[in-house]
Amino acid sequence: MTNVVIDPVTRIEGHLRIEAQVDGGKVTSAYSSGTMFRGMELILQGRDPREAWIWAQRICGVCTTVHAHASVYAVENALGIEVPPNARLIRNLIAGAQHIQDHVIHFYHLHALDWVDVVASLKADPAKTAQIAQSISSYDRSSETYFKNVQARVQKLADSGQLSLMASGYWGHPAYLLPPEVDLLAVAHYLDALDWQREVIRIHSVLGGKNPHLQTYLVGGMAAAVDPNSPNVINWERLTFIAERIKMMRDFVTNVYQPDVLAVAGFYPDWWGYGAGHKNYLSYGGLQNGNQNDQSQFDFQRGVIVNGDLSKVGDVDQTKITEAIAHSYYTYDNGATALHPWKGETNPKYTGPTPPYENLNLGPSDQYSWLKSPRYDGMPMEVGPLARMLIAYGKGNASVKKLVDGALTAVKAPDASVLFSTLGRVAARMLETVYLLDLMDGWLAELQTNMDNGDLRIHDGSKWDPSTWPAQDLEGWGFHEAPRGALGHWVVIGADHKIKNYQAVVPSTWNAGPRDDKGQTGPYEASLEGTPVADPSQPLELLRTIHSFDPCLACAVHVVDAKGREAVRVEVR
Ligand code: NFE
Ligand code: MG
Repeated sequence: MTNVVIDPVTRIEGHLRIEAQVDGGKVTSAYSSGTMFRGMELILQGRDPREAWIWAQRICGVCTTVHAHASVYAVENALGIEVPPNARLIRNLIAGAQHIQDHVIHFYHLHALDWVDVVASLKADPAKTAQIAQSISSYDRSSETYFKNVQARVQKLADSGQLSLMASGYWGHPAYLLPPEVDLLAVAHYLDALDWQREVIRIHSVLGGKNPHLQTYLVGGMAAAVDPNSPNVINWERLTFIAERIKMMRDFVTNVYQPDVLAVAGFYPDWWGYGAGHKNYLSYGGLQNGNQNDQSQFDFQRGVIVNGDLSKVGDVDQTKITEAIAHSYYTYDNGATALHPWKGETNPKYTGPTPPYENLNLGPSDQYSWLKSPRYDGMPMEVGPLARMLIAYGKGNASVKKLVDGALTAVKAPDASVLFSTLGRVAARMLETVYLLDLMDGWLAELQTNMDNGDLRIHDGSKWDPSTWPAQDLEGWGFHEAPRGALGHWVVIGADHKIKNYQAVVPSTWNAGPRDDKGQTGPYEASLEGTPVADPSQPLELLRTIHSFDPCLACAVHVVDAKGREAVRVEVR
């Protein structure tokens, strides 16, 4: 048996350590550890709930905006506020832009190089690459000259010995199976995607003032005034600007991202068979398409799938969510093993070894992560684009069904069960991006129609003044489907109108969390079991499965020192 340690895992956000035991060329067990302590939950205690989103949004700069969304929603839920339709539409447009940008960045910049050998692209014939590119899409850059120029740029980097962002890959590894021409195609689009993502996310600068960390949220709506007759707010000209960027999104997603994912997947058919894990999937539902307090109308549907049974999509009851800490660096008062977030506690207690460490030799009671272990009805759950697409598919969502069935035909898959896999996550993320394009057009059109009709309402201020709030404990649950999956913020507002408790249970905590009090593995850990490893000193295959979840450990570990001690002091002289 060989013990393989990847620490730190790169091309992710935050600090993740993966340890796997490999026997007979396959992973037999794995441990996922969040290795850095940071946080937010406790500094929210005692604050005005109306400002919680400003702090909560700083949990992450990658899935920026999503924690602001979940936070205002939690407080609105506690206070019984319904935001005006225009605020809901602007929130959806912000979220949709976030998803599309984030998914494309994930594929090209965080994940593609697990499948694409950059150095091998130097051996490609650019004329053949152009032929392949033209046969799979009508992207207007796909000429021989374009691919020749890209190859020359990569050659220059390789000759200088400085591959920069592309250095330190496992180039030449036997698990790379693309022809050099397809390697070159993907490298070219890696570079194009860098420019594209910067341009399209300007939707956030219009609707949120900036990116990351948008500035226009408000409990009760948005501080983003809409008025067709004002030069200074969201007017026709700004809507046209947004429409142009949605069109850029559509061009790149349908002409570059979608064909590239299908082309790359075509060379790795074995990977529809690895990386499944527990086959339990959870989505809270997101992107409201009706009344905010009607928790049934979502463009990302709500549901639970257990053990891969797509014929039974259960409803979600948020009271069944708990966080266990048996293998985490925390304690709960009174010996509790798992708590619902309204009763959640954040008491850090570090008991682990000090990295770097090659082998933890973990025993059944050891702690090894700064992540807690979220559970639904006691079960580990995978969250994210795959969960959302499977739940929508299982529920018979016509658009999703068409997209998924189309992709299954394209890759010659017998049925949707191939999606329970590493490649399933990659494909689902891409399909979700395509699904969002029409929704983005729809939300923009709805906003335009409202403005046409003179409905300029953007904020409900009727409960803004805390003296209108009942002087008692108020509980709220704010949920959102972030790019990486189900995100929930739970708030308890005390009789003094201050935050009494605040807990965030985050997508990467669901996916990357450690074993629980019953010894059940987390989704990363389960998904690695059975993964082939050709060379334990170059564990490329482990990275494929871990990256397919798009880890964000900054989100997943989001607590602070329980005693409120100062962590860092920066002195400016
Ligand atoms: Ni920091 Fe995040 C997303 C949230 S965590 S990236 O998407 O919430 O998994
Ligand atoms: Mg938390």
